[in-house]
Amino acid sequence: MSEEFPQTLLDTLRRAQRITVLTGAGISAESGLPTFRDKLTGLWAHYRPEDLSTPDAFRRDPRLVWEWFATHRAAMTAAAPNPAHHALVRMEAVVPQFTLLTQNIDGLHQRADNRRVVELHGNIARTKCFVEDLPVDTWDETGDVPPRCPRCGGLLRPDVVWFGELLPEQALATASAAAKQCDVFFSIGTSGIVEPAASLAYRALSRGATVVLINLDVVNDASRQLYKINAPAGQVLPALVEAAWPTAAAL
Ligand code: BV8
Repeated sequence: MSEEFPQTLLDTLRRAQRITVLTGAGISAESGLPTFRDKLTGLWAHYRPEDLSTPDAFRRDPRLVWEWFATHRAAMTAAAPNPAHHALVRMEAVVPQFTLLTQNIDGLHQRADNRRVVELHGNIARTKCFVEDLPVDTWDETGDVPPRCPRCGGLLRPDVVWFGELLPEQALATASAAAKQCDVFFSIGTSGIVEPAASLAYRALSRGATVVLINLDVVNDASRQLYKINAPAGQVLPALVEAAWPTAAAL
């Protein structure tokens, strides 16, 4: 199995003390969840993000935005972690300092049992008050769509980061530090368009880390510091973890 991967990459992974992983919607594709920008299947092939994932969109049409996210909450809740998610659990178990950064809001890394997960864009399973910007766990189902905050009567919204909104301060600080201080940075299943998450891989590269891009729209390449692997994450990650850390495969 390990003949698939450059020996330099396997040696680098085995030596690595600190590995940071950034994931995007592509890692959940093999769990049956659509990504954002893939042609046709992408969620945003039919909608524009600015019509759905911004505070102004919510102010314009709160019902549309609430119902769009409710649809995706149902799909994400029904989805299960796939072999790519499970491979990252095994990687976390064998790497001394492992940090998993995700742009995804589906909670699949936590359901796969990764421990150190940093959610950069929030989590669709959580709800907050649009007015107070504070969490709301339960509310009366009065038929209002969106439902209303039990404290102030304001509209409820998903606890995700919309375009034009700041990322959670602590999450972004942790992500920046984890990108700067790692020996290896994986970028898995992300188109690398959305900032500030998209800059993390470059920050790692500029600090001398080895960067591994796993995606379907890269051309395979292996240079001293940058590896590009064009393959479905659900196939390549289990094989790479097994090749680099044979003991991890048994976990
Ligand atoms: C902010 C939650 C400060 C809601 C999302 C420069 C600096 C700072 C900001 C900006 C900047 N330039 C522009 C901005 C503004 C904006 C931005 O980045 N716009 C983009 C469109 C240019 N950023 C922001 O607004 C951020 N806030 O910076 O605050 C600020 C404030 C005011 C004004 C300016 C700045 C907030 C961004 C967060 C937005 N929220 N999601 C929701 O889910 O609806 S973003 C959304 O995109 C998701 O979180 C998603 O995760 C994320 C990134 O998409 P990807 O995950 O990469 O998914 P995509 O479909 O694009 O790609 C999937 C990839 O997987 C593909 O490459 C595909 O080939 C691959 N793939 C598919 N299948 C597989 C696979 N790979 C492997 N295996 C497979 N099986």
